[in-house]
Amino acid sequence: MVVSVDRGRWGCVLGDDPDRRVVAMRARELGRTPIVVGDQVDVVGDLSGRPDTLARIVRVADRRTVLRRTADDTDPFERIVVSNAEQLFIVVALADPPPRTGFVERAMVAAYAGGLQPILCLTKHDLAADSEFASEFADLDLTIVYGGRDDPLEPIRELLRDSLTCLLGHSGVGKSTLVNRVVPEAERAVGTVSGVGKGRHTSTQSVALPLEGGGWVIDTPGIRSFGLAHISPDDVIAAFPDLSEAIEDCPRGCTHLGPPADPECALDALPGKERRVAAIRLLLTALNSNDPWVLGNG
Ligand SMILES: Nc1nc2c(ncn2[C@@H]2O[C@H](COP(=O)(O)OP(=O)(O)OP(=O)(O)O)[C@@H](O)[C@H]2O)c(=O)[nH]1
Ligand SMILES: [Mg+2]
Ligand SMILES: [Zn+2]
Repeated sequence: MVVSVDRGRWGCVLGDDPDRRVVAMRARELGRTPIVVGDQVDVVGDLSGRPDTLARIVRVADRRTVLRRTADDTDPFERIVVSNAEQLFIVVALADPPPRTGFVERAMVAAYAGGLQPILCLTKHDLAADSEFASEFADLDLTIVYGGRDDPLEPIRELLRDSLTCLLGHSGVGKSTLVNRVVPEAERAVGTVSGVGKGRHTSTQSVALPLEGGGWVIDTPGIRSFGLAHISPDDVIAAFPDLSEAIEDCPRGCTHLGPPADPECALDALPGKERRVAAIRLLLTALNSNDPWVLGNG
């Protein structure tokens, strides 16, 4: 598994032992194939892991899940943030920087479209109460956990155990702080919040860290924009088995938002699903909002 990426060098863990590591380059025949943290790869060459040795990545296995984003909603060039993660911790500070529902909704859309289970992880509870923010997501069946500096670790450990989990969020929300609490050996650099929105990021590369007792957590650099140009409304609905069959009855090109845009959307003909459909339409609205700059001007 690829656990780190740095200027054309990939850190890989061999087999199941997190301590057996090699640094690898990409074999020429792979061209510019993206290789990201979480990828399962075949490596050849010097696998001793001794300093200054370099292995070669010759194959990237099919990805079970893919978290993708684009720079903005019109950008045709999509980047893979991580692959094969089972869970996406959407890390949001309750203050400093202030939370944005739009970011959570967009991250949820990307998670569902990529096959990851989204979990909302709230930090900085010591600075602000959360009553209103968390309630916005009540109808989405979103698991919510507190991951701030003073919050108990046990619920977090429970969720992370035996899973590959990616932490995603704006710069300064406390991703690395949380990683350092669950993996003390990680010693991830932690920053101040002064640079938020000004392009200053404390973490600049994604890194996967092994959890004691099984599982991995991936710390990622803070993101400012989350473009979703690559995702269609159907991709989102496909993640909800109770709704995905129904949309086969929708007219062509239906965006599933309901009237007035889609007066014949089949989601309006599902008895007892009104609240759920309304909640999922909030996600679709975020997808259509054409506003990837969810942090604003900071
Ligand atoms: N008050 C308070 N501060 C916190 C909490 N969690 C993290 N911080 C502080 O927030 C600042 C930023 O934390 P980081 O962990 O570096 O944030 P990050 O999300 O990794 O940021 P990037 O690496 O830039 O993406 C640090 O000064 C932390 O001490 C919390 O629960 N409460
Ligand atoms: Mg960080
Ligand atoms: Zn529809």
